Amino acid sequence: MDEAAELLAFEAKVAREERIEPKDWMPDAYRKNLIRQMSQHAHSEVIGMQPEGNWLTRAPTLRRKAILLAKVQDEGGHGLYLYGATETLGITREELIDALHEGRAKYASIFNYPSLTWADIGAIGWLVDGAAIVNQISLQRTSYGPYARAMVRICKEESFHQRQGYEIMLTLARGSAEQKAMAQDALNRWWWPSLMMFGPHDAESAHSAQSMRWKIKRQSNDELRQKFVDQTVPQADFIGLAIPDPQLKFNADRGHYDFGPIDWDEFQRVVAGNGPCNRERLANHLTAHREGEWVREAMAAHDAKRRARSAA
Ligand code: FAQ
Repeated sequence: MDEAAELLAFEAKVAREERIEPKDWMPDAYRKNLIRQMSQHAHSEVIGMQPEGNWLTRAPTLRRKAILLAKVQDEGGHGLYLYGATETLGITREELIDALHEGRAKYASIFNYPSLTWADIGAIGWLVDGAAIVNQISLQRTSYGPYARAMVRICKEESFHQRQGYEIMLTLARGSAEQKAMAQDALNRWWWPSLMMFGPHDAESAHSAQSMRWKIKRQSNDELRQKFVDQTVPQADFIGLAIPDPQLKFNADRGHYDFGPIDWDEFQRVVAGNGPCNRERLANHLTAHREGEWVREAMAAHDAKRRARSAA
């Protein structure tokens, strides 16, 4: 088949809702766009371990510590599935990590905000995992097979993460006046960055049109953001916390909550590397990567030895 025929066959397959698999022909732009989105997703999971890792040594009880430890490890695991799935597109993990370290690849802006109090751990689980899951449920139907399958497993774990965060917030909201104030303060700081996680408005989103055509994305940034707002507002009401948005109001005609404007200047600043913790996050990742060099070398040597033995 020539390239035009390959493209037609590929598009027909996508239209039939069949999955594209690693050995299938795919347009170069499809491959590149997936590598971009999936690797940035993987980087987000791994960098996302840092704000929560910050509280591992200060969790208020042994039970809370055990739960948080498991959650942070899950996020590392999500990064691994996603790096593995991205490698099926013909790029190595080393190349992906280099792109992160050299500032050529992004990660979710939200992880550049500090976790200042224990309530932030509740807010991250409730809001950040809550936003991630809305997006990822939609991605379970993405057209690229390995990405879709990784999402199924990740969603199951994220669902537990969201609940554990909400349970922390519920406990604090029903605690002393100081605990409730701490929960409210965390909600105030994490709300708007959570809305930014869904990316720019549809009209400003550079990749959306093509990604929707190829069913890489199944719902738009604004659709998913609205879904998140609609499901989160009643949860805040239930635990007696106030969403920090004076313009938030249920719109009976639309059947959705209207909400106030997002500060896109802040988003751009953070994405450009100038958020409160960007430098710290990347520096920590670089240090951990360098400190892990000997592990990678030892594993490569072990693998080479094993292969030489089985070839002999
Ligand atoms: N932060 O054209 P679009 C998690 C960039 S996982 C930074 O709309 P697209 C688990 C975008 O990359 C959270 N940059 O882009 C966890 C592009 O720049 P580029 C991560 C952003 O890809 C929880 C440019 O703006 N989830 O939280 C952001 O079509 C708790 C134009 O934007 C995923 O990655 C942002 N928020 O749509 C872990 C889900 N938004 O690449 C630990 C998969 C946009 O051209 C603790 N990804 N940009 O240089 C997606 O669904 C999509 O990539 C979107 C963006 C929706 C994020």
